[in-house]
Amino acid sequence: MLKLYGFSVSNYYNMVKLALLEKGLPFEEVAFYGGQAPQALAVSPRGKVPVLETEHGFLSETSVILDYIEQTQGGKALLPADPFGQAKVRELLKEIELYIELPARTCYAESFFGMSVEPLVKEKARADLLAGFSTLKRNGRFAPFVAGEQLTLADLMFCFSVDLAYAVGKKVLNIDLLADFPQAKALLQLMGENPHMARIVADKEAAMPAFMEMIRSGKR
Ligand SMILES: N[C@@H](CCC(=O)N[C@@H](CS)C(=O)NCC(=O)O)C(=O)O
Repeated sequence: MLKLYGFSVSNYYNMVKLALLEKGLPFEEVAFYGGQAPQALAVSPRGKVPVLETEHGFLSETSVILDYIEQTQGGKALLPADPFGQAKVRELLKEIELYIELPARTCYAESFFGMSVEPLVKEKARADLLAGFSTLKRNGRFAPFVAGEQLTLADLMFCFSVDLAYAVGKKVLNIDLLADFPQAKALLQLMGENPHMARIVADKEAAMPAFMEMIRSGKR
């Protein structure tokens, strides 16, 4: 059986978890926080979460894990059948990751964990996020899903990145990144109503106190 290593507060972990749940695949969750200790690096070469343990060994990097699951497992397809359609999904996923998730991440410490972030970092995050959201506005189809009528891998990256980026905008950067983006707002709401989301949110809430304690005690 596939084993998913990570923790329920991680947005990247939850992308893979939602893919597995959507596909109706059996999987086991293994608590793993990543980091630079030798034991962690033996599982994840960069010490990152999530990791998928397969019959062939460990796999890191969320988009790679999602592709591997798509290619090797049954269940509901999260990519269209045609190669161009698949490439468009991967393009959107990558754009959301590179130009929205990663710049927002530079401000997570202040937005979610009670720390402060340098003004210069915030300035860069603001410019990068404005460009990232403009890119998504131009390229997303929102019909109603990011890449069209079908729920795809791009929606997994979307729903677990855009919600956090929006919160960073509001809490740290004083901007409403969704103010003139009703399609994205509607999709966030739709994804929030996904039947598997209740479990993911409940698991995240249950894991949050222990995670905050790890941050407070400097273990992360
Ligand atoms: N590029 C990685 C990024 C994953 C990532 O940043 N995960 C965070 C948790 S959400 C993490 O592992 N943080 C621990 C660390 O960086 O030490 C992926 O696609 O999986």
